[in-house]
Amino acid sequence: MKKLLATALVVTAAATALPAAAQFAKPEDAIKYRQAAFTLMGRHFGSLGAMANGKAPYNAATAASDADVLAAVHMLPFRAFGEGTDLGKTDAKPEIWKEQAKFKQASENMDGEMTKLVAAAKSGSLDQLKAAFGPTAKTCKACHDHFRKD
Ligand code: ASC
Repeated sequence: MKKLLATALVVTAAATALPAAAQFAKPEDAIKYRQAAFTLMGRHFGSLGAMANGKAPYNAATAASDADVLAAVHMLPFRAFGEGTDLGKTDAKPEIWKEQAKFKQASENMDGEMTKLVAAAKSGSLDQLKAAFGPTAKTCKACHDHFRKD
């Protein structure tokens, strides 16, 4: 129970600490922030993918730990695409700012699948992890294909 409460507090703090892009002092800070979050996502999503695809041995504790990180960070990048953060050292395409509703929808699609993946990764079942990984990866790719320079 204590642990649950601590988790709830951490999640609440993460969700309220940075409500708007305007809170970044410089556009460059927002760009770094979202890139850092994507780096963590890639690392831990990649770890789950390796297990799901048989490239690494399945380890339930590692999967659960990857899931914790993903749960905390997977929506953070989307606070950091504010106005003026389209220029500079970024692979973000102008479409993000031109098609904001579509970009938001893409983030929500990922959120939905990621939420299922997090549950699957914590279930202790490799089969569940395998089933949830592909659909989540598709939502990553769909967004990258349209909104990221490669
Ligand atoms: C990853 C990673 C991505 C996605 C994407 C899915 O592991 O870093 O960006 O998966 O390649 O297609």
